[in-house]
Amino acid sequence: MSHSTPSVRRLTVAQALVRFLSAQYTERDGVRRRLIAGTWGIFGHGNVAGLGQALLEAGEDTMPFHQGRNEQAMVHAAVGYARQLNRLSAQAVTTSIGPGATNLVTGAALATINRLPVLLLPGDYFATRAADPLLQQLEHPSEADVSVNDTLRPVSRYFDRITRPEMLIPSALNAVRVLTDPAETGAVTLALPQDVQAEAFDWPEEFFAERVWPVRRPAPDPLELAEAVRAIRAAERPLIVAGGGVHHSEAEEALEALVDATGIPVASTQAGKGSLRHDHPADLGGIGHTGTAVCDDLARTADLVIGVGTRYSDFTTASGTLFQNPDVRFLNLNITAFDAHKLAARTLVADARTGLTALARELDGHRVDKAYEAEYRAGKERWERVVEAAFRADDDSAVPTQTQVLGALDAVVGDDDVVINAAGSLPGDLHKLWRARSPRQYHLEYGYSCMGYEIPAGIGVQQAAPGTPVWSLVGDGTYLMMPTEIVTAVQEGLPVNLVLLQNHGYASIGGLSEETGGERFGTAYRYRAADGTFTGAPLPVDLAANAASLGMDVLRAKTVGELRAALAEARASDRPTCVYVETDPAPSAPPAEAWWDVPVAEVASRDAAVRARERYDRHTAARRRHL
Ligand SMILES: Cc1ncc(C[n+]2csc(CCOP(=O)(O)OP(=O)(O)O)c2C)c(N)n1
Ligand SMILES: [Mg+2]
Repeated sequence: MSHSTPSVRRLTVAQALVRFLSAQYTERDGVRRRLIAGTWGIFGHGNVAGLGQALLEAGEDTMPFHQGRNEQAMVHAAVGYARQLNRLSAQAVTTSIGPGATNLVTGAALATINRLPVLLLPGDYFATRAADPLLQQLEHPSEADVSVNDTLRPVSRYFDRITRPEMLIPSALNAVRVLTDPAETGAVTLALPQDVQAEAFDWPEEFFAERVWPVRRPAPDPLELAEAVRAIRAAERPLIVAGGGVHHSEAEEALEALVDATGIPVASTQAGKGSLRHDHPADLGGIGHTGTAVCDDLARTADLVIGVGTRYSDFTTASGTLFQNPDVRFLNLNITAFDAHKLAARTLVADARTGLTALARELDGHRVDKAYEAEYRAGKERWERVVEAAFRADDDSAVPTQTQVLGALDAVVGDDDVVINAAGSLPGDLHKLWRARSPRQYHLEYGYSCMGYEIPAGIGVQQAAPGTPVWSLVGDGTYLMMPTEIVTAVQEGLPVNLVLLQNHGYASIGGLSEETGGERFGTAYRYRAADGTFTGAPLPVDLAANAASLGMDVLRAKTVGELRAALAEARASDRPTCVYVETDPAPSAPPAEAWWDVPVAEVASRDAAVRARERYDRHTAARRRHL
């Protein structure tokens, strides 16, 4: 008997990884896409000679390379990219060892919490330990195999350290399995000791063959489906809570078909907003602490809450105080059993689109009561007047309020423009007021609500959807946290629009501090006054000049009229453009319709905290446990 020698290819570990990644594809609904469409990188020792050399050798056609300025920001860009493409394509991020690697931690947590895929490739210390301790190495006196990259374990959905070349084969396959798994996906980390990256190995040729990973759409179990249908038919006041899973699954049309047939209204979380167009008669807007009056009133009286692709964060449930009907029950359609079981719900573990389609089929002929429909339609109309009042600006020469800025933006965007935001007072205003006109328009990162997501995410969205107008909305605090990737947008010629709202500090946290007895302590950007507090004059900081210095075109808008003109000019421009506006600090958004639990000091010597604690105790008394 003769054995043929399997064909092998001699490459370094880094070269093999790049070649392997370039051959992985996803497929869903007959559409095939590159899984890892490009690699972000910042080089230092730990990746410069390994992955850096491998990327150079592979070339742009095999693995496009993007140069970032900050490792966390590179992850934000990759997350924006993956979200825009409904998780069917992702990007990798390579870093040096030490600080380059640990700068990934925040981005990794953001990706994992939002269930968005990103492949992290931090360099690591020598596997051979030939040169320990090297520059930037943490020496752990009693655990020799610990490196700073271990900080990535709790924020990664898959983690491995490749200490021998052949380990790459099972690990790379597992990394791709997790990245393409709709229930498990998130940050995936392959830590790569720098000596191993450069080491050669004879790889079996099959490792580099093209592989297509189906992104599955599991169908509901017949028993669970029958129970779900029974529950919906029996409900008098059903309410759908649409979460991010509706978008990830591209289930918007299936949701609309179900809603059109049954008349069940839809409330949405930050991640789910845009599941229906804002002008659909059953779209009631946001739910929870930052929700609309009509949604929150319905949530208080609903007898069946149907969660679709939602994690039920504290903002959605008003920290456990929102769903007040004593007979309320939950039914959760979710691809992740972990989420489906929340709030002691009836479960429907399935892909959102498949599950909604099955429900529509089984509910044929069922429709909610006419009076219920009339009730929520009237509530929707009332809320529309609230939005109009918040957006309206009659005096063109006045300094705009924050909600008037949103109104001006609403007037200038097209249906497919993407509006990106993550933290500050804007997420609440947007959740209450924004009129989403297409499924991808409302891009709020509110799983991690990470200041600094907005600008790099704008780059990722434009890489995913070239030519789409993108608006990164940032407060002054957020801008100062991470303006770095402006340089990357300039370098890549991506016309990201930045709307920069100056209000001299943290309006959001200032307001929260006031409500919770903190008296706005440490939340304004002001000079230190004679008494040592930060209550002096605002700082003479020119953020518009800063954006210009990084290469953006900058338009300063002092009035409502100038703002309208600047937004239109920015949208028409093919260069990255910043619209800078100082806002009127008077609160302009409608007040919260539901609570959010931020614990207040139980004992305090200052009056503000004592009074805040009294309010706090009244709110906590309304908390319900759903069992
Ligand atoms: C990285 C990060 N650090 C801290 C926070 C907590 N935080 C939430 S909003 C906020 C202030 C945001 O200020 P700014 O961007 O100026 O928006 P404004 O509140 O003024 O609307 C802070 C510090 C956060 N969300 N993310
Ligand atoms: Mg601010």
